[in-house]
Amino acid sequence: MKNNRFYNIGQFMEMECDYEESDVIVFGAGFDGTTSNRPGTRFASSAMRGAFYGLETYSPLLELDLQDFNICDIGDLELSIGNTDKVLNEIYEGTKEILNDEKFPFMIGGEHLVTLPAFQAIKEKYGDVYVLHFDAHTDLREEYNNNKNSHATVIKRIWDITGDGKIFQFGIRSGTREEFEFALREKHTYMETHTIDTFWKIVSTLGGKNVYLTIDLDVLDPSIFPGTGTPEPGGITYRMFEQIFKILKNSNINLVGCDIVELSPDYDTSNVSTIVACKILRELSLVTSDNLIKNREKKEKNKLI
Ligand SMILES: [Mn+2]
Repeated sequence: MKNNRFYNIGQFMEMECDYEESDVIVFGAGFDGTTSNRPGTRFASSAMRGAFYGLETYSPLLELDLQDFNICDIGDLELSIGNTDKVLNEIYEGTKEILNDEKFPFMIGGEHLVTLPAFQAIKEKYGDVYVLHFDAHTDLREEYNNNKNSHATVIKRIWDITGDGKIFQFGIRSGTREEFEFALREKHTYMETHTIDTFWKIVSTLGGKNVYLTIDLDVLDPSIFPGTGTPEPGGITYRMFEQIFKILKNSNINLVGCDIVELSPDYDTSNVSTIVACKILRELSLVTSDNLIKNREKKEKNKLI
């Protein structure tokens, strides 16, 4: 592995393939420096690596097996915790290196702000990129705690880059009146509050488009996912996540990057939240691997024609 921005503290089971031969690259970005309520997401990736061994490699839902794909967990980014600007640049550079090697970055946060630099690198590489966003929170504040770059402003910062019509938000149930008006009345983003019922419809309109997927795990109801800094009652169930995975698997979108953020393992002493996060990681790494292979085959077919 030539990339020296990362250090390894064990690897996810069946994500131990050679870097050069892998399509999907999993890495941790354990930053929680702007967390407004309860910190602790910096511990997510290491807690998940420990819990992942409890899962099977086969997904009966997706009929796919981790053993059939080349996935490489390259460890956690070395981050200058305490210096937000520096951390953002380190995540940007780390993501860029993975993209320069023509690979798919799959990031585990960390707080939600880590999505911004990863998305910046993705946007620079692919140009036109749509964003599918799952969250309890709008994350559309202009600033928070006198800070423009915060886990409460991250989607607004991404909107600064994409403009209107590119961001699709699901499961949202907390934010200021201004944020909801920005999305629902002024329609700067598409937003479905509380539920995910229109997800399939949106995905069906994005066929052939480049799509970045960002999942704030607090979109789940705190009854199944208490291990997060800002839990918000009224969330979606894991069963709804199963629908999300199936819709993504059967879609014609072109996934270009993905992240799972905001697990704060120490707030759930039962460890169930960490296991839920692991299962979402397994299903999503299968969906993204499958999506990459299908799109590559499509491209090769088009070349032959
Ligand atoms: Mn959130």
